[in-house]
Amino acid sequence: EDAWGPEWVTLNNRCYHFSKEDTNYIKAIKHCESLDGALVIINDEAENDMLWGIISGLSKNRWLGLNVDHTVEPPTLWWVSDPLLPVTYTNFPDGEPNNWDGQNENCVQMRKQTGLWNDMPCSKTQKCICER
Ligand code: GN1
Ligand code: CA
Ligand code: CA
Repeated sequence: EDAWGPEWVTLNNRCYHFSKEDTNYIKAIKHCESLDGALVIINDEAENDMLWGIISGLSKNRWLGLNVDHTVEPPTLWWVSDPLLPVTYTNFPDGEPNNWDGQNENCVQMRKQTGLWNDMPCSKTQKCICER
């Protein structure tokens, strides 16, 4: 099996790709683009929980297509592939996004154990979810 395979799966009329390689955020964006997709936009709880159901059975937390700007209060959120789309649904636990230790936590992951979101440094590496 190709470790960086182009396969997509169709779920509720959307196509998703669950990457197999750990990369930083910029490379995750480029990986999705190379497959004619983009890092996932999670539009609602149904989509979140469906994706959590899948990644909970896979290895690793996953990059999402969401960024955080901590230079303003409260922090602003935007979807990387569609910055004008209002961020109406989020799934952060209490206390997140927290820019932990002032570490420039500008990129958002979904944690496989809980399906909850967390901001973390974009330089960290993990797998991602793409959508198209
Ligand atoms: C993680 O594991 P620790 O303490 O370094 C996380 C932060 C979270 C924090 C919540 C790189 O920090 O983003 O806010 O847990 N850092 C990473 O306790 O995942
Ligand atoms: Ca979506
Ligand atoms: Ca955090």
